[in-house]
Amino acid sequence: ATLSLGIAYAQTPDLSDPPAIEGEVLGDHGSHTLRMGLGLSDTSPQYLSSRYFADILEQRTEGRITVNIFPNSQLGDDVQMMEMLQTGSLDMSYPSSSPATTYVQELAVFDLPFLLPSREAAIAVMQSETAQRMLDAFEGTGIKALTFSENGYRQLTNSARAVESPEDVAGLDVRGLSVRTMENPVHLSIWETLGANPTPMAFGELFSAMEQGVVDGQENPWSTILTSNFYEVQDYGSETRHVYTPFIMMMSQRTWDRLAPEYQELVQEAARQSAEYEIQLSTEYDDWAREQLEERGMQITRLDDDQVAAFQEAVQPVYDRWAPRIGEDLIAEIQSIVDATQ
Ligand code: KDG
Repeated sequence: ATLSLGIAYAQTPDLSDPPAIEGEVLGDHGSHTLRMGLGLSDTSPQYLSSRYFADILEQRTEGRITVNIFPNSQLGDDVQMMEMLQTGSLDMSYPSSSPATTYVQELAVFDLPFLLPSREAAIAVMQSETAQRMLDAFEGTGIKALTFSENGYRQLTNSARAVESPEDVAGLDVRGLSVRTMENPVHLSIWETLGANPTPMAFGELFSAMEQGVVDGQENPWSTILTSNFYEVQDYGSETRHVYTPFIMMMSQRTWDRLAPEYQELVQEAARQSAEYEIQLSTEYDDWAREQLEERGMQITRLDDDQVAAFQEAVQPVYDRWAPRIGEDLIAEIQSIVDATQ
């Protein structure tokens, strides 16, 4: 994979865009262009697989449906773009599951730290009937959820110090790290519990917040840390793998409803295939991106089993607080899918 660096980062969201095509069934007459907004950059596995989605769809509809992709939070952040899907002013988006918990609460199961111990387990969960039920639960929200795919294991980076223990996060004679989190209460709880000062913030604002020292650090998969150039403003990384969060490819229900049934099937199938591709790409990117980051001067701390266990133990209060609200039955269901892969 190649990587072109120096891409313009966050741009001002333009919420005054005209609404998507009105009127006839899409694909019936002439060609239609769907607009898809992404938070990540055009070197991310998310973008590359979205291109693949667009290509499949264009080919199978013989050019009747094309997809224009807007990366780098150009059209807004995850929260704003989901609202735009609801009103129909945007056709497609690809947010993290974490901010989507405001629509489907069960998705918060993915926010529980150290729940998915391996990629095999994570993939099995994303492809399970339990996960399909979560996608179906978007019914009535104005959003059609098409598929899960991989964002991946999230790792901590910061500009202040090397972190290898919860104590390093909290600081003893120094202040706790200020860490940007996604807009999600479980993530907030994780970093509060670890003694950090967490600040929920839109992804598009993160680079400049770190550059200006508004926050010390953030957590994202290595691929995002690389493709969004975070290494330019973050000297330290720790392989915490503290949580595995998926992406959800979404369409505006209004756009979906205007697709003829055979086009709906094509969209669903293209989404499924591109998610498979995305998971493959993202898996390959993970180690590669970590190496690239080290080459670019980021000091990355690997944690041994005991060090990981220390983090796991430290975040136990997050389970105590959130498991009853997310649902013990749901957690047990996920656990049994995980166990079957071990
Ligand atoms: O396109 C997805 C991004 O907007 C976002 O979900 C990435 O994991 C992410 C984060 O930290 O906000």
